Amino acid sequence: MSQPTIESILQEKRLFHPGAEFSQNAHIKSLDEYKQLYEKAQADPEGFWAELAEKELDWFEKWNQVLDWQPPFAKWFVGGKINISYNCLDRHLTTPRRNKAALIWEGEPGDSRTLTYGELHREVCQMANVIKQLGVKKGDCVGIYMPMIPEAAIAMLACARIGAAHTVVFGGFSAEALKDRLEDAEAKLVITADGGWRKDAIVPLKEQVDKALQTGASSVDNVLVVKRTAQNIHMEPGRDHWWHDLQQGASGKCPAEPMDSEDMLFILYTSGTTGKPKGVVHTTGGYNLYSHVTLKWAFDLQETDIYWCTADVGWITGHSYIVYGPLSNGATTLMYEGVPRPSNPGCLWDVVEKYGVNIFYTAPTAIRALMKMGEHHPNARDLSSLRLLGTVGEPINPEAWIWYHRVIGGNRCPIVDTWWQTETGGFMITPLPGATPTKPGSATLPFPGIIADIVDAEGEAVTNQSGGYLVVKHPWPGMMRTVYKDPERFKQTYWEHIRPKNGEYIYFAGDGAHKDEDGYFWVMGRVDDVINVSGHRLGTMEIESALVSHPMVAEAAVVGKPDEVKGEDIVAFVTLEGEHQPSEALSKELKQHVVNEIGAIARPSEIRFTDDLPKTRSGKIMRRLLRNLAAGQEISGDTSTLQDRTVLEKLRGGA
Ligand code: 6R9
Repeated sequence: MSQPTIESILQEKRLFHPGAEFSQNAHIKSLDEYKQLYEKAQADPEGFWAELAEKELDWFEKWNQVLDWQPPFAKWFVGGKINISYNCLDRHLTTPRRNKAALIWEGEPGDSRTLTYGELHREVCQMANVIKQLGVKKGDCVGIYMPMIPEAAIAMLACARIGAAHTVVFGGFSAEALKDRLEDAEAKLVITADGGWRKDAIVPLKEQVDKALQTGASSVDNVLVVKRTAQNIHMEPGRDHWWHDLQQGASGKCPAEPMDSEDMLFILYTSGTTGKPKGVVHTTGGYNLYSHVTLKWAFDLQETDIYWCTADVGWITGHSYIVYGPLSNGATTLMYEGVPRPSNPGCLWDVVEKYGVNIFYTAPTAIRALMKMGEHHPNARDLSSLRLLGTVGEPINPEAWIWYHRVIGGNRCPIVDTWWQTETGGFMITPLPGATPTKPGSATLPFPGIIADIVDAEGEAVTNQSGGYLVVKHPWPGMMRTVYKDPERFKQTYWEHIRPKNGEYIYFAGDGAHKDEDGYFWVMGRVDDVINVSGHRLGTMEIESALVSHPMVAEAAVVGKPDEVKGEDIVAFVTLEGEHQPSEALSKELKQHVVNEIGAIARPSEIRFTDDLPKTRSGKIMRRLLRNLAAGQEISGDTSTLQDRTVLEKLRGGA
């Protein structure tokens, strides 16, 4: 009998069934249908994916081998020739989709643009011709450092079209972080903008590019600049070019380069807790298929849907589910430059109402922030067009799930909680909304073709309902292929933590989870964040959810603080809803609330009230920084992905 690796302590019993009408019209209509697909895929994964690849995508040449698996290195659709830009654009032009909105864009100041498939194709071809003219060749890498404007998607598709890999660097990253990524990727060209709008202020992107190139990234010969915010910027003669100048006279036709299925499509950097960011490599054919099929089934994408994912394109969610997945499906994808801000706290709901959004996909951090702002904002808008809501990025606290379901979804929209990672390319564990009954806080069941499990350190399945390591046991088409220029790091990071006795390679994602009696997966947080109290290993998610279920708490993060007797003490960082004020009495009440919800073992020894929590740009709470603070240590490790530096200073000051 193996020791439980993480203990599960919170019990959530609520169950939500798909509506009959929703199921009838859905791609996957019942739990039985899901089970059949799952079993079919499990029995013959290669046959399952090959059938879908044939049906869903256009290939210039068919593959001669579905999977070449040399653990832990996989190749999918070996020998196949394909171009994802062709699948996202050209193939729709000979259908009625030619004049359908491909991309609806809403700028923060209220300007907007809609591009049909025909128009998007033309602009992508123009940019492809321009970057060729700037010396970019098949196999080169291009850095993209953009605000959320259509040209960000256009740039990605233009690169893919000519066979150049892109590396999108989130527009909020510093010059230093940009430089590191451009250097590692050896980018030849940077595509950027003068600036972007964020909370009514200009983010000076071009200035950051100038700084990055002053201090390094000598592989960059040219910079292509899109005019967005129109402030004065420096243009380096010979190096910097305005897009609007070069666009004039660029041909709107550019054939899509037939790419090998395994040619690199993009590198996307993700930061671990320590060490330099990893360049996650995705290739063409498998990624195209995986982002396409997962979106179609899990979000039940229909021809007339207006689909909106609020992520930034600098995040994997933006790659797979703003750009490639939706366009490959011929859907209408909405892109929004803004975020809720004091001048317009209800802006998201204005956009839903204005365009009649049907599918809305966001992150728990955003949902918690929206809860804090109050339901009068969504209540004042017509949200009746919504038919499905998605969430990604962190475990969603049941309290936030219920709010999302009731206030935004009007108790009628299924909530699709998608567990996945930059490394996985697309959804891994997710409900299929017409089939899967949902439980608040659970990402439910694996996508067909994904053999996921919960295991101990030897790779043995954890069969009771305590927690363990969330792993994937068979390669899938959307998986990362390697760490750029560092296959050894790929192997060590993802495939060597858990070593089954039979020597098999299984993918370990870094998350702890448990399975309930229905086989549902409950992600309990990163195993790096697990807290060890008197020998009990507790995940962060459940204690935080207990805190968030208190009516005065908006958000919570718990970490361990070294303790001589217990091993670790639980310290909770808590932000309060609206007008509520911190007090000694409230601190006591919250500790008792956790005890009532999950038991004495999870009682925080300390509550620290704060206005804000340190988060990554994609909204994930950075618990390791809080761990440093709780222990009274200096902050260590990489902080380049931190959203707002002042949060740390405030926490230090207040602590
Ligand atoms: C897509 C994305 C990956 C990590 C992942 C996990 C957390 C994401 C989640 C979730 C619980 C969900 N995560 N979705 N945890 N439930 N639905 O977020 O990619 O930025 O690489 O982060 O995010 O910890 O391992 P990425």
